[in-house]
Amino acid sequence: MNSTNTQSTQFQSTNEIRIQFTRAMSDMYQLEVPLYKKLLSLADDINQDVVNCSSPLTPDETRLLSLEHHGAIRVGSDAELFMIRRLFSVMGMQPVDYYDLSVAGIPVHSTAFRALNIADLKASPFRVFCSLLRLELIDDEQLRDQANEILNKRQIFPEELIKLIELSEKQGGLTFNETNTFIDNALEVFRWHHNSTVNKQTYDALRSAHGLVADIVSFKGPHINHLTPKVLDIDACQVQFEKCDIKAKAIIEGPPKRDCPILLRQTSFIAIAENVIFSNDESGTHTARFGEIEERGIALTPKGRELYDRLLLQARNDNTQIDYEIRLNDAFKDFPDTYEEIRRQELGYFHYAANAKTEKLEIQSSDIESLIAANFIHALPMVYEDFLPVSAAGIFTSNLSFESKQTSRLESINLPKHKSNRTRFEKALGVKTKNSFDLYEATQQTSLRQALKRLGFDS
Ligand code: OOG
Ligand code: NI
Repeated sequence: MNSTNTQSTQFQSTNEIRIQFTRAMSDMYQLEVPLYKKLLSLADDINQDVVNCSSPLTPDETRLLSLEHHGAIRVGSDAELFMIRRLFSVMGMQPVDYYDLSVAGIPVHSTAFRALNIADLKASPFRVFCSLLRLELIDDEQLRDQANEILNKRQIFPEELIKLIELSEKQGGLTFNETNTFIDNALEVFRWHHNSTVNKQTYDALRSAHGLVADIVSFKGPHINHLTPKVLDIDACQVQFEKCDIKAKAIIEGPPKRDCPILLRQTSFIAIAENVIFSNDESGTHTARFGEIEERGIALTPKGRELYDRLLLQARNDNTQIDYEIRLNDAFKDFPDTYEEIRRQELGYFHYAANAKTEKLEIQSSDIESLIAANFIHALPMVYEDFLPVSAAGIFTSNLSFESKQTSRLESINLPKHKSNRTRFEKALGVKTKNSFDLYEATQQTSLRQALKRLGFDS
């Protein structure tokens, strides 16, 4: 019998494929956007400074710091989203959460492709924010039809890539050689094309509907629009941007600086203008691609997230005469800033682990709080692996130089019900999106069960 086992040992692991893809994308993007290369070296310097001032990193942590943590793409049609999902699945990435950006006046809805379990996230935390254009939000019927026609005609996936995706689905993985060909072809999907597929007049019309519409419709494919390394001190990076004359977003998105970082803080340099040649040979520029950095904190429970959302809203709506950073810091005084308190109030998720010294337990009870108090179990904050809609909206708007008129027009559109948007999105995707709270919760429960088991409490 030709056992599948023997065969599967020849396959690259999905983690290896994801790591290789991340490196290849990073190399390509550094060449395409030289300012991104500069951002990487700036982030690296700051990370080194932080590491030198605190405890050294483990080799694993060092390796992870050198890998990008996320990127973003935007696709134009249901069929493109469907194939993109299958493409990322080859790298062990599944769609997590549904983000409706139309509520912020941005005509897309999105998901994030990422690894699901803790071991895979540790091997490579790379995630991709993927948005699908919502053409129905374009008012002008003629323009909408034209955009639809352009999108339906394009084929963003090389033949060979589709074959390899199908092969991987069929045989359950890709060999070393197949992986290399897969990566080469996948890169082609996300490459920048300075030749636009539309003429200047069409580009201008698409652009006047919305900057995003022009970005998605006018090119051969969904060029990677940014990559994001992790930084250990985002405030220092933001200062460094200014010192190096790099034009950055006005504010850092997300929560304020805290002793116990929560969720995700992000900022970026503002999208650069790239030369474009339109199909009628006219030249111009397109401004959409940028570089971003992120600092990550603990994943919050629904209760913690509710508190976060409320405090963020409070900071945004507070007296706008006062500096945003001050308002943000003020509002977040109401969010506990010790892990113990965050855990006690069930605001965040934790990994539980049995402590090494577990000889004979004097404690008979498997009560978690007693085990923690007696130092038999410790709780470590679980890192947030997803995105934040308000932050994402801020990043979109900072980098597409919208005219406010357009934004407000979209906001005034009578949008279909939230639920039906998600249903439509998932139908295009071909699967349901996973719920990130469920994933964090399951990881926490598993760690707790394992910790108890190590201490001899079996069920
Ligand atoms: C995606 C913006 C969202 C983030 O980090 O929140 C994002 C885009 O600009 O396409 O990447
Ligand atoms: Ni991003």
